[in-house]
Amino acid sequence: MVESAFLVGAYFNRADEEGAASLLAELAELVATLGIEVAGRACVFVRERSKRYLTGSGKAEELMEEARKLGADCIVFDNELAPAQQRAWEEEADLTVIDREEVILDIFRMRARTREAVLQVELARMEYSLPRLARMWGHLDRQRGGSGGGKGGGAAARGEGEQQIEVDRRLARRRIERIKEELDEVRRNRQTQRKRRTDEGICQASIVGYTNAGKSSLLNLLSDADVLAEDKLFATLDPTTRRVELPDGQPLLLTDTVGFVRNLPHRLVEAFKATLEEAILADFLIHVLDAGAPEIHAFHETTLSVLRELGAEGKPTVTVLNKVDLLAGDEARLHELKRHFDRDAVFVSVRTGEGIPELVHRLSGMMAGRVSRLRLRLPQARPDLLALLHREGKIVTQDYEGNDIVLTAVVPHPLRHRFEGHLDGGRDPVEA
Ligand SMILES: Nc1nc2c(ncn2[C@@H]2O[C@H](COP(=O)(O)OP(=O)(O)O)[C@@H](O)[C@H]2O)c(=O)[nH]1
Ligand SMILES: [Mg+2]
Repeated sequence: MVESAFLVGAYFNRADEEGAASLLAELAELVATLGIEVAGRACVFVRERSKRYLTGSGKAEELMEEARKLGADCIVFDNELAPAQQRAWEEEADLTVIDREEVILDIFRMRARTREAVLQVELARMEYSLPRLARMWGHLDRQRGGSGGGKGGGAAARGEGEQQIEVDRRLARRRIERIKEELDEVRRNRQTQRKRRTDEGICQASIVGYTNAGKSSLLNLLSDADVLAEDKLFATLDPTTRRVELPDGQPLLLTDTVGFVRNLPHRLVEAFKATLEEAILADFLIHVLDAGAPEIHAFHETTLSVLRELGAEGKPTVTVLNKVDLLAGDEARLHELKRHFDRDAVFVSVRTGEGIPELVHRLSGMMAGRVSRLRLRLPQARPDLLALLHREGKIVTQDYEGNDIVLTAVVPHPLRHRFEGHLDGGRDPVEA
């Protein structure tokens, strides 16, 4: 298990330095998401790509030395490394060496919930691994060659490794075929699954946006007792979902989604979409953007276009520009953003709490129309209906008249039919 990573980002054009540094910062977030500590990082300018290490060999040695000095047990490249380059680094540094693609694959694997997402991620992983099988068996050959001693032992082990690679490649290709078949099958059943999901009573919102926008921070803040009470009694199977209660008493399920990343390797596009797909079946989306990011407009557009591709256009969305604290003193930029996003966006800072009450107000607004305020007369012999109100709705007033309980209650629309025979005096319900 890898615990501590040294990050390396190479750039090939002097003008790209700033971009490379900001990509490397994103990589640090991604690595931290995996629970791996970031021991250090280096952004290096490479004049000429070297075939062996990508960087020049002098630079490579320097970086390996630094990684070792910092106690890292792994080097993570922000750049795509050819399988042979990856092997060269590992042999020379005697550390695990991975690249951005592998980090993202691990995150997707962690976050895949549906069968389709799991399969898509596995498919991407197999395709990523196929040209790298030689690297794994290279380790084996080195170990055996070392312990066997003598030149002859090493050569024999190498032959064994090569045979094994052939076997593995065949197995991997067969596995890839099988995953593809299963994916076709799963996709055919997708429509029915979608339907079932939307029948549930409680309103659901998914938080989408780029990595580092502050999605997880926002989820934590919203479920903080001072903002919205988190319903701790509600057991979620999924650590990224919280059930909170809005000020008007309505429950809301909030789900953090896997973040968009910049320079997403092409091979991972389908896996990413599959991982996001289930989340966007929510009733509405909370699209979080980092107001301090120079690329904010590009991020906004990319997210919208992926959501469109996933069939989520027209889904009600609250756009949140987070980190406005970073714009303090930059009135011009703030003004420009306010004009661009107009009244569609809420400007907040999860760090300072600025704008959060307005956001909460907007969330309540998103749910209006999803509930009715009803006057009900329930016989005391129906404790099940009373329990349902407690669980899924909110009781505003409650009185006893003879053997009946007379209530005013907020009831989610999907549950309204359950109370049809119990409307009090046939009076028209007042829409909440
Ligand atoms: N300055 C500032 N930083 C923030 C704010 N909200 C979150 N962050 C920081 O931004 C980084 C990414 O936040 P995180 O919630 O992990 O983003 P996610 O990748 O979208 O889940 C973390 O270092 C947070 O501390 C904010 O309002 N202001
Ligand atoms: Mg996060």
